[in-house]
Order: sequence, then C-alpha cells, then structure tokens
Amino acid sequence: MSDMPALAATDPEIHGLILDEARRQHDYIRLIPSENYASQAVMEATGSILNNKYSEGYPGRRYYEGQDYIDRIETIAIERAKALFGVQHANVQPYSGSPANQAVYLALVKPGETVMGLGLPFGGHLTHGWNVNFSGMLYRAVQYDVDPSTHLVDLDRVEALARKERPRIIICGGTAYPRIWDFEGFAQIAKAVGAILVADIAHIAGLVAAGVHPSPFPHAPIATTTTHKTLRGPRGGMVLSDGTYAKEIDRAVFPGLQGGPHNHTTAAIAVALKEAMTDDFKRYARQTVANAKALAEALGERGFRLISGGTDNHLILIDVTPRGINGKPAAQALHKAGIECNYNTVPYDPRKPFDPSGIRLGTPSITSRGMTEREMPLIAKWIDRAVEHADDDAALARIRAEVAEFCQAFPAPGIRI
Ligand code: DSN
Repeated sequence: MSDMPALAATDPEIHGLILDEARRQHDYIRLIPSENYASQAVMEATGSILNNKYSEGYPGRRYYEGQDYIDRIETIAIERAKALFGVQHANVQPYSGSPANQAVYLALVKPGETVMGLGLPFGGHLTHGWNVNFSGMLYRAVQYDVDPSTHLVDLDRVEALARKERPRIIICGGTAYPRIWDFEGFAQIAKAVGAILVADIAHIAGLVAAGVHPSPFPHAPIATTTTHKTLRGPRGGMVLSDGTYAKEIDRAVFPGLQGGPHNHTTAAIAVALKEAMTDDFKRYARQTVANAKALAEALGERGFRLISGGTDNHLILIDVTPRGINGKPAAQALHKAGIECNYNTVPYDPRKPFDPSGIRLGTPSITSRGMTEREMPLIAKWIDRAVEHADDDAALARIRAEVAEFCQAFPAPGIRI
C-alpha cells in the first residue's frame, strides 16, 4: 500500500486516508461476513488502465471500437465463470449483486407480477422483495420466513405460500442465513407452482465454487452473485444460468439496466475466478467453514445465543439481548475492541433494524489471513470480554491493543504495511 507515489503527490489527503484504511484493515479482526481481502493480483487488475475504456455491448458486438483486448478479457471471464460453476451462460457485467438481481427481474418479471423471497428480517436481502427497495415497489412481493423456533427455512411453509400466491419467480438465498440452502427442495416447489427459481448465492459463491456448499445447479436455472464476498474477487456481480433465459438476461443487463461494463472489474473477476479454481482456494473455503463452526462453538460455550444453534457456512448470527445489551451497542463496543462486525436483526426481532437484537459475524476475511480453528477460542474470548465490558472504554482499549498485536502475525492479502 505504500507504493502509490503519484497519488501521494497529487492528493496527499486521499492518499493518507487510504493508508489509514489499510492500517485499519490490517489491525482489526474483520468479521463482517460479506467482506474479504482480495489478492494483490485482483487489486492490480482492478486498478489497471482498463478503467479507461468504454465497451457497451458484449464480446464481438460492441458499440465502440478498440475492443480487441477487452473482448478477450471478458470472454476469458465468462468462460472461467461457466467452467467454475458448471453453467452454460454467464454474464459478468453487473456492477454488483443488487444490479444482478435487478437484471433478473427485468428479464423475467413484468411490473406488478408476483415475486417471492425470504423477508429481510429473516435473513433475506433488500432486493428479494423488501418494501423500501425497487423489488418491493415495482412488483407484488410476498415474503417467506423461517420457523419461529428453529430459525430454519421450512419448505412446507414456503410451499404453502407459493401455492397460495403463485409467484412468477421464487428467490432462494440470503445475507444472514447461517444454514445450507436446499436448492433441490426449492426447485420442486417452483416446478409445482410454475415459478422460475432464482438462487442468490452472493454470500456463498466461494463455498459453492469450492464444493463446500451444494450448488444451485442444476436445480435452479439462474443464480446471481456478487464477486467480492467468499469468492474473494473485486466488487462486482454475475448472473449465471443454464442458458434458458440467456438472451433475456443479457438484454436486461445491457441495454436494459447498465451502460458500459467496468472492464477493470471484469478483468479482476477473471483473475479471482482463476484463483478460485485452485486447490488452495478449495482449502480456503473449507477452512472458512471450519473456522465459522469453531467460532460458533466457542461463542456458544460462552453462553451466546446462536440463531439456529450454529452454522453450516461462513456466517454466525447472534441474539445478544440475553447478555443485557442490544446489537448496535454490542457492535460498537466490539469495534472499540478492534473487532469489526455489523449489527443485524434476528428472526422475529421485536426491535427495529437500526437498533436490532443481533450481531452478524463471518470468517471469510480472517481465513484469508491464515487463521484457523486454533485462533477461534481466543477471538471468542475477546468478543465475550468486549460485550461484557461494553461501557468500559479502558477495558475495550486493552482488548484493542491485544487484537492489534495478534493481527501482526497474520498478513492480510493485498495489504503491505
Ligand atoms: N447485504 C449486504 C451484506 O450481506 O453485507 C450485501 O448486500
């Protein structure tokens, strides 16, 4: 991070803030499950001269000249995505996960038609039909939930809702659901009601690519994803499909929704997909899940209330209210202690999203730094101490110092301090 001489000369203020953020990312235990550390190779592609080129259209069908190398880059990204996820069609142009979902809606659903997804308070995403999002405004959104006692998606409840509401699409996937998605079960329901199944695998794409979480394919004809979470690429999105709706999806991304693709991001996605094909990445994905399980177990032993009782993937959702604290002050105390997470609603939360009952933790970033099950009890101990001493700034500062010292032993990919 120190070798940015032009930036330092042109804009020392921004340069300094980037260095500060690099230091922060290095010295914190980063547990936000949607974040990661992209590799230096991904960062170099992201920061490359590809930023300078406009390329509206698709490889071989562009509206601007000078696409010889861009076409090759986008074709490589597409082919790698197809190979890694075992699909017939991939669109690598969506700017992120929300635009990827938006493109699928635009391709398949007419305004006013019914869409069905997991409600935001139960771990779904805004774009799965939540009322303040385009998906809940332009479409008739119906939302399934999780079982009130197990906090698991109950396919009987999903099926009953689907039979009653007859949605055009059913979305499965979420942002705060710590368990395995039964894509096959969802596909049976979608088939029974004549709906198209769309799997949103933004959080778990890296786990799916590595075979650590079941694949939505061949059960779902379409999956959307971001590229920067467990997949560890640049900030971007993809729509993957069996090809049935390839034309509609491509038209929806461009020209339906977006203009020129971000070619620097496309190249970085290609690099991340190449990295994701390696045995190293498979080990990384397995370790991410092993770490989440070990951290969940250690937190459970310390009396934390884990939603659904644990985790099958990279994330952990905790109701902290039995500890006499709400999610927001707990997350703020953890931040003061050098541990970064986000506050989050828990299923059937009586509290509001801006000050909910829970916190959400995840292991993609710490696993990228080489942490293993060995380190999880210590991290759980710090979390426990920080929540216990949430009002004691001196105690939090002591943890913060211990955490910063600990982090020095685990190099963060893409960050040279
Ligand atoms: N919902 C965000 C997250 O999971 O953090 C991503 O859109």
